[in-house]
Amino acid sequence: MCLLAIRNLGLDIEIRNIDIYKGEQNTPEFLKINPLHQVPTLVHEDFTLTESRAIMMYLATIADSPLYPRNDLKKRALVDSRLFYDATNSFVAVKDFARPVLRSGVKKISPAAREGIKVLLSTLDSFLQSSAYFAGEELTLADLAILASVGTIKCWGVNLKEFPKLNDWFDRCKSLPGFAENNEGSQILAEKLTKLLEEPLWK
Ligand SMILES: N[C@@H](CCC(=O)N[C@@H](CS)C(=O)NCC(=O)O)C(=O)O
Repeated sequence: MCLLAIRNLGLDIEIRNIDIYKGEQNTPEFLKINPLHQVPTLVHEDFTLTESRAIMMYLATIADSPLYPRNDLKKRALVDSRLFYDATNSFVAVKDFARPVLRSGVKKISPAAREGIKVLLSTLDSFLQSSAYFAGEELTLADLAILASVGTIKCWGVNLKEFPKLNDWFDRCKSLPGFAENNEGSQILAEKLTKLLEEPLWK
C-alpha cells in the first residue's frame, strides 16, 4: 500500500525490495533498521518509521496532499477511521486466511477464515453505500490502503460482483498510478498459496 501512496503522491523515493519469501528481512543489515523484521519500513534522513498506514500518513503530510486533508479535521478523521478499520479488520482477515498456509503447513483454508473474508468485503461494500470513495467523494489514503487489501483478495479469485459498490469502486481504482506494480506482489502471494493448498484457493 505504501507503493500506491508513493506513486499517487508523485514522490521520488528510492525503493529497495526485500524478498520476505527468501528471508531477506532477517539479514543483520535489515534487522538494524527494523528489529521487528517487517516490511514496509521507511528511512527518511535520520528517522525510521514502520507500519504501512503510519508511513502513508507521514508521506502525505510532508507532501501536503489532499489525499490526507490537513485542514479539515472531520475529513481527516474519517480517513484515519478507515485506515484503522483497514489495519484492524482487513489486515486481520487476510492474515487469518494466508498465514496458516504460509507458516504452519495448513493445506485447507478454514471455513471461519473464508467467512472472515466475505464479512470484510460485505462491510467494505456497506461503507460505499453513501459515498463514492471510502472517506467521502474524493480519493484519499483510505482508498489506497483498502485497495491494497482488496487487491490481495481479488487475486485469490474472489468475484466482487456480489459486492456491487465495492466492485464499482475497485474498477475505478484499477487505473490509479502504482496499481499494476502493487498487484505484482498480490499475484505472487496468490501463486504461493495456490501451490501450498490441496484445494482451490477460492471457492
Ligand atoms: N502492521 C504492519 C504489518 C507488517 C507485516 O506484517 N509485514 C509482513 C509482510 S505483509 C512482513 O514483513 N513479514 C515478514 C516477517 O514478519 O518476518 C504494517 O501494516 O506495516
